Amino acid sequence: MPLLLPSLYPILDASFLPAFERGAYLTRIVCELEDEGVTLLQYRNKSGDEAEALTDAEVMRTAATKALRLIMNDSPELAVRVGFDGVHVGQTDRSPSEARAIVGAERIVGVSTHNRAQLTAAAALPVDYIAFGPVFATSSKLNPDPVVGLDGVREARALTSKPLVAIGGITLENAQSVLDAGADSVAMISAMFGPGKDSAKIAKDFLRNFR
Ligand code: 3NM
Repeated sequence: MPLLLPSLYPILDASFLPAFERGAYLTRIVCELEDEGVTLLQYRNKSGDEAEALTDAEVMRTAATKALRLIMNDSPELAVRVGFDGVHVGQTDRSPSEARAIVGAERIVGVSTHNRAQLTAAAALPVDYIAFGPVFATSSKLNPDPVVGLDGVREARALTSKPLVAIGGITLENAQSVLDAGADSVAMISAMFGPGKDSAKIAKDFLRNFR
């Protein structure tokens, strides 16, 4: 059965987590997002610190109920180890087929794509959703691919019937245009978790408008 993607797919980037009382913050944010109706949340840690990622992920798993599906960025092994509900791989991580073999048939596997060729290739792979971007300019990714724009999202929509996640520079303000262009879901990092952001309020406002 195809995965039914929620309209909002927050990605909690570890670089935005506080150094002080990190576990308490993580627990609070997971519970608040779940209370606001978020049902899919990715944890992303590009620091290379595996122990940190493991600790954070365990806190998240303990805080979340099964109503909130947790996705681990990059590492299918860690996803299985901490009991996450799925894994998201990029073009340079393990391949989606390898990830699927590690996490099994029941967990979610998603893949990042950035152009027509990657998207078309991903459409034939054992993935539950395809992410496409960056839609707009982003500062959350090192060396981002060229911006695909709303036209890129429209083209992507025409190229695959798999669930489509748009990513890159998406905010509460421009989300409507991205969903109108055919994305099933919008992923957000800095617009939700950046400095000074009230993540729970943004989730609430988003889901009020776009559920
Ligand atoms: N992947 P923000 S863009 C993690 O193009 C990521 O695949 C992208 O962060 C891609 O919402 C991106 O802060 C960063 O722009 C998204």
